[in-house]
Amino acid sequence: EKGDSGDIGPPGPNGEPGIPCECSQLRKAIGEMDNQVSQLTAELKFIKNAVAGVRETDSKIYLLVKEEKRYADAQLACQGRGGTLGMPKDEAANGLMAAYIAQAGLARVFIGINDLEREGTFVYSDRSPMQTFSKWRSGEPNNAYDEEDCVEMVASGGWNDVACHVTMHFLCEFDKEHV
Ligand SMILES: [Ca+2]
Ligand SMILES: [Ca+2]
Repeated sequence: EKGDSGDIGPPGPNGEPGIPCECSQLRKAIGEMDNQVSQLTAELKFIKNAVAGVRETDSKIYLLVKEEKRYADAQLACQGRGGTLGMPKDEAANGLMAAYIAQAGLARVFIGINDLEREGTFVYSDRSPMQTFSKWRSGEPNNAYDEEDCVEMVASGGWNDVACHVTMHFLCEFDKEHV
């Protein structure tokens, strides 16, 4: 049989002194990196604002795509860029999207809400159900002509169900975590 383990031995001798810090060189390198980060941040801001014209929050980036597409093609176009059609799930997101549409001078865009699977049961394009928040215009959704299963947002921020086969501009949304 194995016996009990023995007492802990005495501490070992101290190690050799380390190499002195090359601090001035490190400081210089860090200073250069700081400059590069500032420059990249400025350039990224320019590209986001001036080139892409996106809007963002802490967690999301929104991109208005000025190409006229049917709902399904618009959703595919957003997915192809790594996102989804915009899903206004609260007042803040809805307001931001509406302001974006209005500032772009557009009247309406497709957003990521539909009742394609079950008439009258609207879901977001990530398949999550409608919660308490909604922004239907008065009299909507009305499923006009029995064919309105997709949703547009107008510049005032209101929602209206429309036919999925009409073509219009659309708004994509991206999670910053997955960009
Ligand atoms: Ca419908
Ligand atoms: Ca309608």
